[in-house]
Amino acid sequence: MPHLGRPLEDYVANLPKVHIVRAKRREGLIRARLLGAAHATAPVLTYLDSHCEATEGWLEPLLDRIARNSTTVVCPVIDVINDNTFEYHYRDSSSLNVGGFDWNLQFNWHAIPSREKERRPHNWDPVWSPTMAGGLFSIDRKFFEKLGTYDSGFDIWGGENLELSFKTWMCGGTLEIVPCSHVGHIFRKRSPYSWRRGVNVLKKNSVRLAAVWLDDYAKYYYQRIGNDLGDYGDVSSRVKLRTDLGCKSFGWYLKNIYPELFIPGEAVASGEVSTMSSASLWYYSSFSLLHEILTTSTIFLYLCYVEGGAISKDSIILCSYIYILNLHRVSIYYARGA
Ligand SMILES: [Mn+2]
Repeated sequence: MPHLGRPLEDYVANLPKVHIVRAKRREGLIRARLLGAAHATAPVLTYLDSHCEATEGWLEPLLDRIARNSTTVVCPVIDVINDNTFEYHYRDSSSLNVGGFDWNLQFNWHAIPSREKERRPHNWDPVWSPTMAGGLFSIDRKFFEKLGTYDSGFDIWGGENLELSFKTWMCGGTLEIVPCSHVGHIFRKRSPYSWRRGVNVLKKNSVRLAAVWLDDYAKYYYQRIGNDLGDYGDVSSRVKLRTDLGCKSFGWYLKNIYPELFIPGEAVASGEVSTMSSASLWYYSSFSLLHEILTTSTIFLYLCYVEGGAISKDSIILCSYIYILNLHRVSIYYARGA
């Protein structure tokens, strides 16, 4: 994009504190962030996605938390900028969400749990968050380095936010969302990335993440990908890092930091369900099941992969994996093919 060339250089020339560091080739966000860290001189690193707009006074509340305790990793409240109109939608601090994840190792948002509401006397108090979305945070440089920054075996994008979240909590830190800090972010309707053919970057990153940090719980992610781990490279140096730092177990993290997460092993029944009828019917029936999940929380449904883990449109909608939490309250219904 031409405007990112000379016009950007000219613009930034008037901003004495701003420096542009250019990578020589496409590095992806993980290595690009490490490149930025190598050039930064301040004791605290702050990362914002390129499609962000900071509000007045956004930085001080973040730095304040790190000044009090350098093992605190902080995120601003992420306000939504409309991707068509660029209108800024301010989010009131009383309706904050915190970060979680599911067993596909995908980040998600959920409401502040009641135990956390009780821990914080005020709406403006920082909120403990099990995970971070990843694009907007501040971290003490020395603490980031102590945690081994990012896994350099991660490629391009994906999973790095969960890696940093897990090790922050498991290795002695705290991850917070600071209600007094607001930064707007453009949420796009689809991923803007182009991917190399034949390489599932996100899966490779997630397998590395699971292999290093999830202990026995890694099996729940492996089930989701049909136990086909692929070639995820060597993780021994990351395992050594975790051992050297004396980090706590993933079981500790789940029990103390994210007790809301459903653990598949605690379900009373589970299994694969697939349709004998047409794929389109199963598509609608999956929605019936999803509806059941949302309304009763007695069933969890995951899409599963068939035919050796091959991910295709058909295989996704032909097969699902369900967990049933309480047999007395279950009524599964789905459309049968004619
Ligand atoms: Mn972003």
